[in-house]
Amino acid sequence: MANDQQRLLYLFELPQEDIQVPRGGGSVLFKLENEETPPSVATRVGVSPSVSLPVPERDDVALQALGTATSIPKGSAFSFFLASHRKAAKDLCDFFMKTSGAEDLMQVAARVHGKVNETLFVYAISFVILRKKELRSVRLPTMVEVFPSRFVPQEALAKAQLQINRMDPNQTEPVIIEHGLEFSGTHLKPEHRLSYWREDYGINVHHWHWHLIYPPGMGFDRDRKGELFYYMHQQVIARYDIERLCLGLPRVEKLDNWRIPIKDGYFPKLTISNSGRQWGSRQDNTLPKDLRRRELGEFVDITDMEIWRSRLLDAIHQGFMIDCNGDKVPLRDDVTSGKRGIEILSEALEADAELSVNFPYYGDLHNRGHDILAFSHDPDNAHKEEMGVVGDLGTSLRDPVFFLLHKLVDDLFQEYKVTQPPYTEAELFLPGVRIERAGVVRGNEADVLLTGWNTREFEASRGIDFNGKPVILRLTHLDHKPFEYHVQINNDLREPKEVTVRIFWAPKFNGQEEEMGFMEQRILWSEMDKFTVNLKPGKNHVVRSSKESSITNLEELTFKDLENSGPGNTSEQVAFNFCGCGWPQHMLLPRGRPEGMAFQLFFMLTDYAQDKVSNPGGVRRCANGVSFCGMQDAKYPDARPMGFPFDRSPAPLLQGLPVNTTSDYARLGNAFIHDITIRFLGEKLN
Ligand code: CUO
Repeated sequence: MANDQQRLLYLFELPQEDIQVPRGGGSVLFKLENEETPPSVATRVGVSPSVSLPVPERDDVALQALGTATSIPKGSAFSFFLASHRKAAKDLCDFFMKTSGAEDLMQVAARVHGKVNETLFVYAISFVILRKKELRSVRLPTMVEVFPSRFVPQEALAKAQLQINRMDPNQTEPVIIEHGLEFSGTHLKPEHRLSYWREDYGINVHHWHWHLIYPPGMGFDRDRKGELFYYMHQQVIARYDIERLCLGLPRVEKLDNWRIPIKDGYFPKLTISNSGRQWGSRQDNTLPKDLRRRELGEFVDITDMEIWRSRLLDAIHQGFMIDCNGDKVPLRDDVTSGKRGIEILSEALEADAELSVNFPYYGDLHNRGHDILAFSHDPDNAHKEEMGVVGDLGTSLRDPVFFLLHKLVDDLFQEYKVTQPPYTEAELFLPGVRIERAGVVRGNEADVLLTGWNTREFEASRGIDFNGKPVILRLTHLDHKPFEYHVQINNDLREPKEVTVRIFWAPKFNGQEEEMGFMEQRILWSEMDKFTVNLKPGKNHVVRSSKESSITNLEELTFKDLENSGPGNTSEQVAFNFCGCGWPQHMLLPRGRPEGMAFQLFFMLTDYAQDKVSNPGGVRRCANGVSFCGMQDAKYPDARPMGFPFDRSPAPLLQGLPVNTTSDYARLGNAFIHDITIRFLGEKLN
């Protein structure tokens, strides 16, 4: 008898194939009542399914019931940034949400499989599994195995197929596809030196998963959804800029002018959702144009983008937005009740048409920005070309233009943030506790961290049918040696004190090798960890592993991990990966430089009594990646504005002295700054 995980897991396998093609290496079979077995299955040899998933006829699964979900052609791209595709997703998610329990969802989804676009199908079942309370025990398999074609070039997949066609039919050894380091371009273009970072599987999966949890226009509002849109993307830009500094490249420039060509092109060499169809490519120096994709119902003028940006800037500088009734909605972050200004601004900027204070007026700057860029190579469908990767949640970080667009978005958020009053000394200071020493330790060595390359294997044959033969993807990625934070704290109070420990880091020097002032360094500070400690009176030595970071997800869950995680057999890794959201652990550190690169660690203790957020007991907790992903069915667990204390301009004076650099914050006993070095070894780590 199948359990809930098994019932739903195999809906993710082979998204492009008929649902009756055996899954799980031939061990699992969906059997659709009153449906012919497809010829490709009937002729398959050596298949002996041990798990049968019978699917009765369902009168409730009729094409009319799916609304616009069937409007996106199969095999083509699905973009959550397009309004028509969001509507299709909403229709399908609403339809799946009506099911009750894993068996019901499995039957309905198996009947819908093959009737709708593959990426949309995977999106919708993922969305529903994450939202239904009765499916809390079910985890999602990694997108790397569901859609391998989004991670490795078509050429490599075709080679593997060829190898299988020529191989002895009795051979059971898997075919291995190696990918990485070369990635999608040569170093003739400086931007390609960052390919290992932009094309990393983990950060792209994270981005897909994040938007799955916080979608706009899906008829629901999550606690601080808009603020998290700002913060998570701001942190991605900070990390990208840091990686650029490691390589001696300048910080990314915002897409300031839509009327001049985009310098860098992008040629993804990938195909869409295992369908064999190519993503669109953008030549160097492509001029963005008005979008006229009639077949998608998408029409956006460059002028619209300029007007929306200008209205958002007016709102930021005036300190209020105008709602649909013409009333003023103040934008302030220091509110005692209601939404913070950053939340209101973000919902209007992303935009969420349902949550924006005035969608017709403030428009849809960010989503439409993705659309214009994704179709810049064929804005009117004259060439019948598919969108570029920047139009898809699971591939958009690959294209350098993503960062130009998101730098523009972040620039607006920062423009707002600097209008907010700086934190006062009272807000920054925590009397009675003092950090005496703090740093990092790796093995026996203090304050020197090491990075290099590593590999991770996935089963490509879960997503693509290679005649039922196993094919492994071996992906190369950046990685680091694990380490620990050590913090020595004196609690001078006579009683225990619960504190939040906030850890950030940033490069010490800018591109000119000069030490950075507070404002220059401010938006580079990357959150590394945030956790609560109960300090006993007197001396405390806090040790925290890098693997426990508040931003990371431990590891991607593979089909095999999930097959081995039956009831009573839940591995620690599976239990921990509740939501699968989070920055990849292997990308926690920037690569640094071969000769070592100077970074600063910033520690701050704040009063947990003021930070804590009351959450109902027994909630579904996503312990991993909580700072970037929040917690499922619960409020965001930190009452302070996200990014505190670096989200605002510095306090002009602390303890009567001016603040010029972040080190000046360390005058407060509850803060500490410390220099460390990151060395890139350039070799495979053990
Ligand atoms: Cu995540 Cu634009 O929001 O890609």
